[in-house]
Amino acid sequence: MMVNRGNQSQLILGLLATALAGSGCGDGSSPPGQGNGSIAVDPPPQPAVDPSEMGGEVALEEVQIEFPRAIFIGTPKNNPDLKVKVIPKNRSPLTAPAGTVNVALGKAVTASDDEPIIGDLEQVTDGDKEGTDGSFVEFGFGKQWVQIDLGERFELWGVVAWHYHSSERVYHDVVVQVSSDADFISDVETIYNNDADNSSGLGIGEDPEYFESNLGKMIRLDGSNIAQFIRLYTDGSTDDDQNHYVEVEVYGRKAP
Ligand SMILES: [Ca+2]
Ligand SMILES: [Ca+2]
Repeated sequence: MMVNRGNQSQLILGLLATALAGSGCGDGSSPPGQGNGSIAVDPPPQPAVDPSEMGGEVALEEVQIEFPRAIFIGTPKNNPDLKVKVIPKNRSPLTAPAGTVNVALGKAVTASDDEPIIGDLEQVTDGDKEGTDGSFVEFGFGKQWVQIDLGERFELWGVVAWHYHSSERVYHDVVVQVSSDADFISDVETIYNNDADNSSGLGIGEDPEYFESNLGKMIRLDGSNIAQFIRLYTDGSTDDDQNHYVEVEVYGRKAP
């Protein structure tokens, strides 16, 4: 007999089998437990795949991230281009092995524009993520980057970046790279790139553009990137040609 795996069909078939068993019509091939009044049910859902079964070493758990207050509420209204993502409020959490923390907090920041128009470089990693005036750094026009020296090599599990979240804007050509080379000449790995036309010259990116929000842009990693430096590029936004950072968090643990 073909068994439909749908729960409802399963239930009906189970009831039918029970009734048939009672009338002596069983075909004798039913496994133990069927045909004597029990109703076959689907096996319980399996827990998330343990990475240890996939060649990994440890189980993953939710990383606790503090999000700043929302300054503007709701879905950006002007979104004629549906390819621009709105960060969902019910976004699934970042997961990482136990002991993974924000290894960028308080670390040294450098930038292509080392004399910001507003604010100081240290604000990129000072832990203040609020969207209000005084909590963001403004860099000059056009393509610019900021770089964080994590101080040593870390196994990376995620990045959360807040450029500016007090207006509904989209930054252009968001590219994020990690490296063991402070000059980003060798050993460079790109972990996010939405520069679809390669105007920044870092390669064609296929990642989506997105509206800034207090939830920040979360880049999920799997621990395979080992790096000491992270560099984040932008090239202005839909609001103006300057570049902004409220905070960048890098979630990692000591490299093996
Ligand atoms: Ca900050
Ligand atoms: Ca571009």
